[in-house]
Amino acid sequence: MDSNGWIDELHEGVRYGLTGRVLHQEQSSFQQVTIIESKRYGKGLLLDGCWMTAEGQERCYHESLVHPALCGAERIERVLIIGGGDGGTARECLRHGEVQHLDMVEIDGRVVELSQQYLPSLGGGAWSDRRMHLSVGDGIAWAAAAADASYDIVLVDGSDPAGPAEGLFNRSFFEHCRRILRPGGVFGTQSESPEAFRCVHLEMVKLLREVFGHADPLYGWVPMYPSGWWSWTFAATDGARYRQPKPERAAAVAASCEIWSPRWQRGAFEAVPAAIERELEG
Ligand code: SPD
Repeated sequence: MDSNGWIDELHEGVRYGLTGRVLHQEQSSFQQVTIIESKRYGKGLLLDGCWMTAEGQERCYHESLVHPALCGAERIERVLIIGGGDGGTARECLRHGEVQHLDMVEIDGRVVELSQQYLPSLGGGAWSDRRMHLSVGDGIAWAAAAADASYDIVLVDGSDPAGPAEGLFNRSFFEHCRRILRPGGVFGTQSESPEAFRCVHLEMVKLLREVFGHADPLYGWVPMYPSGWWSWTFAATDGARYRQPKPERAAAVAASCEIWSPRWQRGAFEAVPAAIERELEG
């Protein structure tokens, strides 16, 4: 935090910041964890100085990651979340009554504890939901050890490709995610900013297309992230079923979503910037 009360993420010569104050900061076994309180978006979380979430805008991120996958998969009984320690992704998944078992594997237990303490609305009822099974450990190893076809949904809610999240962006990890999906299952991951992390974004989409045979980025926004413009990418074992939300599942969640709806999702999948479309086709 600077002397004027600005808390910034610095990224390639640009600052993305909020005014506020630091409530807690510590070095966990994996990263620097910072909890802040901002005037505009309430309490928030940074990892290694990068914005992860804040109460006043987390739904832009979590609804975009969760509902295309959970509304499109054939079945959604068994869900795996890799990362997601603040609880927001689990909360959105558990809004779907068909989910019977959710494994969440977060590498940094302090992120979970501090989120529960300072950002309880993120996880909401998920932390005490009987369907929720939290493991503190390595999600990459978890995926590698999981049985073939053991999940209907695999969601990756990690941070940027540096530090503990680095292994969430490579071929071997994506191959395991595909292997552990049941037929009709859907994979979804945050896939960085098409502006601030354009190369990483393009590489991820291309790699997922190689591994799954197809994959589609969805474009939305998370105002506090670098450039504010963000993406999530989806793939499935049997074609782009995440583009066709099942009406009954969609109806059960859309009325209380902030951002997500079948209509919003249609536009967000279509909103591929021209230059990115050319690069992905090339
Ligand atoms: N640059 C930020 C990428 C962060 C993605 N994960 C956010 C965690 C929200 N549950």
